[in-house]
Amino acid sequence: MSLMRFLLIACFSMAFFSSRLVATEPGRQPNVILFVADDLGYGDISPYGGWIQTPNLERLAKSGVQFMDFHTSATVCSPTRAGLLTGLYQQRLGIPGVLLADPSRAEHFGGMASEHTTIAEVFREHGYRTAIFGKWHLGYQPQHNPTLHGFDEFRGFVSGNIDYQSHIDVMGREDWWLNKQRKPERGYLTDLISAHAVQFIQENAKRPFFLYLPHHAPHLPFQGPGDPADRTVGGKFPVAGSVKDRKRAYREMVQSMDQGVGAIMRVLKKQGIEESTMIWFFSDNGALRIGSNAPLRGYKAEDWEGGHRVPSIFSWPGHVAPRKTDALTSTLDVMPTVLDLAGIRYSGKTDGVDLSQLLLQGTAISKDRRLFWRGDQSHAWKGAAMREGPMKLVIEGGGNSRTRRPNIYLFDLSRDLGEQHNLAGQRPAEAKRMLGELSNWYKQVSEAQRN
Ligand SMILES: [Ca+2]
Repeated sequence: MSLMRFLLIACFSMAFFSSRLVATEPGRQPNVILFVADDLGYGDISPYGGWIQTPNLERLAKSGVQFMDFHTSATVCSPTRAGLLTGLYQQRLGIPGVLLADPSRAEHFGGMASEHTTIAEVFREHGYRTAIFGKWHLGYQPQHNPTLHGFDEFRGFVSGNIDYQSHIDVMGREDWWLNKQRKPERGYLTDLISAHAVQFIQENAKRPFFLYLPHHAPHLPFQGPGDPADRTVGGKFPVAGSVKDRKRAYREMVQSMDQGVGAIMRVLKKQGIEESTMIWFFSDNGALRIGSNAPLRGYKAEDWEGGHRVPSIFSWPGHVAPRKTDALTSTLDVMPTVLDLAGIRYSGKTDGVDLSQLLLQGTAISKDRRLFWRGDQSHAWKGAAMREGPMKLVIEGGGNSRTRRPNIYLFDLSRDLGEQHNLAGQRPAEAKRMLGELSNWYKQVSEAQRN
């Protein structure tokens, strides 16, 4: 072999080898997409036997793990998002309740503080391209902007709810952003989120990415894709929208989101990255009365199961076998789980559980798992609750109006999923012990915030 021929072959082999390295990199660093629905209930979508046909979510559920006992760490928007993005109970972050759009309220000024590490920051440190398209709701001030908390790109809104057509918040302000600037964009909100997601995937298909898609649907105002805008800048408008048939609008809102899920599944396939991308879809709290939490009791902002047990579907084709799981799980688990599945060691504190072995092998999680909830006395959500195995303790918010003492309930969810039979009187020692644990937990997480 001539020297020239040898060099040519060597160069070709090296080029081939390095291109193989580039080509296999997404396999070693899988992409992560988190879909978060807003106020979507346990009984809303068809994979859970719900009333709205969502064929794409059905396909996702059939291809992956469907969680039947998955909970949000709060029963309202902001605190669940704070917990989700940090893997910490939101009380530790000083975000126990909703961050309000009204600047005359103290709750307007809180938000994600820089000392807390977000999941996006960890992915970005490990070479991921990161983006959020949709609802932030973790602070209105410049220092709370998502681009300062790990996201390379942000398109969306910072408040709790906007008009789906005009993108105006409840105070009558424009609320649609490109990174740190207000930048209006035309289009139906849900479709905009999906379109930006598809474009981002096309642009970043050859590198690892973390894509956070907090949808607005089906949170109020109730507006389907064909319904008109209600809100104008500085105007007066019905907060929940002017549509008469709200049930129809709600259904269309959920179905638009489902179509977006389908569009994203198609682009992943087209780009050949279906098996190197994990998708997790869940809601941020239970539905209002217009939706359905069936067969659960209660609604958003309540501590009954309907307030915090939500649909949750994880899919990673080729890695995770399809099945349903009854494991007691939480939005707090998302960060430790997806980081581990992406091969990233995270040494920061977490209140979540790494579910990677549950997803990959079906390994059971510890029976000692406990979950806690507590609202904020200044907000709509005032109660508290605790789960331990099948047992659920609920402290009704506000207490009994005559005695001012809280109403205490104990349920065995394995027999009484609808929380109808209070066992607190029959099993006072158990109720007392759980009450003590709930109180200790709260002391711990609220002290963490003060220090
Ligand atoms: Ca919500």
